[in-house]
Amino acid sequence: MQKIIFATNNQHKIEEIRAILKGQYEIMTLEEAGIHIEIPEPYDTLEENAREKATTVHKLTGLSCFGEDTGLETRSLNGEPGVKSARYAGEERDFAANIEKLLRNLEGKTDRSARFRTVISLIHNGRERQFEGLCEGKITETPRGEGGFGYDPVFIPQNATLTFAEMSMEEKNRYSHRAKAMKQLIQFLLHA
Ligand code: ITT
Repeated sequence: MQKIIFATNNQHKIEEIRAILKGQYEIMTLEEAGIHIEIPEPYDTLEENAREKATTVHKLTGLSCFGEDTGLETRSLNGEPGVKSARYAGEERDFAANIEKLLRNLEGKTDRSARFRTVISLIHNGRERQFEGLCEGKITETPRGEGGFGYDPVFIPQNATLTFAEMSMEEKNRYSHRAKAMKQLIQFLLHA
């Protein structure tokens, strides 16, 4: 089975993506690849950050790998928190504090529409390709559910009634930004 390194330190992302791949490809974590570094995200765009993660790991290993960067973009806050989603409320990258800040900033706004956007950068046979996945939805008034991670307790995708945190991983993957970008990556690899 073909092995690909996923350049992330986020265990939730790895589990979601392993569920999508269902054994078609073997995903190696950074730890499994013997890489113990903090993945850099220095840029102002998801595209550049995704590329930075993938190229950092490719330089270290020379193997096929991909990195991804995801942001939550809310319409009435001009796309905030966007590329700053992980550190919205500060460097501690605290999910609960980020959600609290988002809900505070949306207080009194009638438009609570938002979307998740994922950009994946794949380096395969020495060349880079990018894939984008979007999930439109809205932000709830209060957090609901225990599953998932990040902003999942306050995000309801279009055509659903549950938040991502109230769904099983398989249900979330039927809607999610990350699953959509990953499906494009799989299609690409099938024909590569
Ligand atoms: P890596 O950079 O190591 O991949 P990360 O946790 O830093 O992991 P991102 O920079 O891509 O990941 O994500 C930014 C933040 O966006 C993340 O910390 C979450 O708060 C949020 N986020 C990303 N994907 C999400 C999802 O599917 N559901 C809810 N929140 C998500």
